[in-house]
Amino acid sequence: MRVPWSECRVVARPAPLRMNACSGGLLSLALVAALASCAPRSVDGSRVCAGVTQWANERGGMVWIPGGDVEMGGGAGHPEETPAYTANVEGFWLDRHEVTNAQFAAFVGATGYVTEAERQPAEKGGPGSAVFGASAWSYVSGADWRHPLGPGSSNEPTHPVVHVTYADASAYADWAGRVLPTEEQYEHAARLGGDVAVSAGEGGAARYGANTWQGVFPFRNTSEDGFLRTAPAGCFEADALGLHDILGNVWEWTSTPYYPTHQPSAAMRAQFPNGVNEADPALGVRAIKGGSFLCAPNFCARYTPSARQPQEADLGTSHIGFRTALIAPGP
Ligand SMILES: [Ca+2]
Repeated sequence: MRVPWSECRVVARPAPLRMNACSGGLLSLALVAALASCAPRSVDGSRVCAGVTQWANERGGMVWIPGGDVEMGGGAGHPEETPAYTANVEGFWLDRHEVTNAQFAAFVGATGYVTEAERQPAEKGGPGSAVFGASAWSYVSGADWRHPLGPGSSNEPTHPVVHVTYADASAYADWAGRVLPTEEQYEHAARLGGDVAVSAGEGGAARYGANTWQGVFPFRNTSEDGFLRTAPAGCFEADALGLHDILGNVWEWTSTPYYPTHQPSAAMRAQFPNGVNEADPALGVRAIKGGSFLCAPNFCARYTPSARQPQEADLGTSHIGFRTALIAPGP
């Protein structure tokens, strides 16, 4: 069964198998296993790969984001980023990097929380999640945050947690005494930090400030930036605010309901208060931000501050994670 897919992200739950719009090929588990070996390595010398920061107190590992006006949207002709508008964002704290598997494991260990991927009902495919394999998406039974590529795979403690749904990310944030950032907060922070995804380096060579896809998506990833899939949190150079991976690596959940324009009608908001999800209006769709390791220049190119995509609230994937925010006085 083919399902509607849009660029960069999974938007709907196919049954019984997830397919990718651009290839439709079935996922080879053997090939997935081969892709699991993605050792960190330095390519352009710009990355420190110093590991993740600690968060021993409520503001540990967080960066203060000064308040101010932010110009929302307006990116590169993408209709979902229009019309541009100005928002005012109060200062807030934001995680320096994406929540890692080690951090999520601490949450699970303390609370016994079971993620939605681990308890998906049969009518939604059963326990599992969406995995991007060789060149296509598929729903892999048994894929979850501990097994990002499916049964037999294991996660890396320093990598961002993936296969978490909106409820999972919200539960973690609540446990940590935080919240998920809004779309406006996220875009404000990303713009203040500078557009660091790809820039010109010495001799005109590309300099990668974020984990994206090099080569022709979805068939050939040259991994010129050093990473075929996720990279350890904090591995790429921090932006001007001290944030890592605010662009690239994994898309990140926000708390903002998604509409296909920045200016939805009152009727649309009333009909879909949790974002436009015609299949399940009550469940809704949230905006995800930042782009991921799957964003390539030829296809998605959403590794920009204004980039936004919808994501079904109860579906995690292998390229969506999150970070938390804290609404508290500044330093
Ligand atoms: Ca990459």
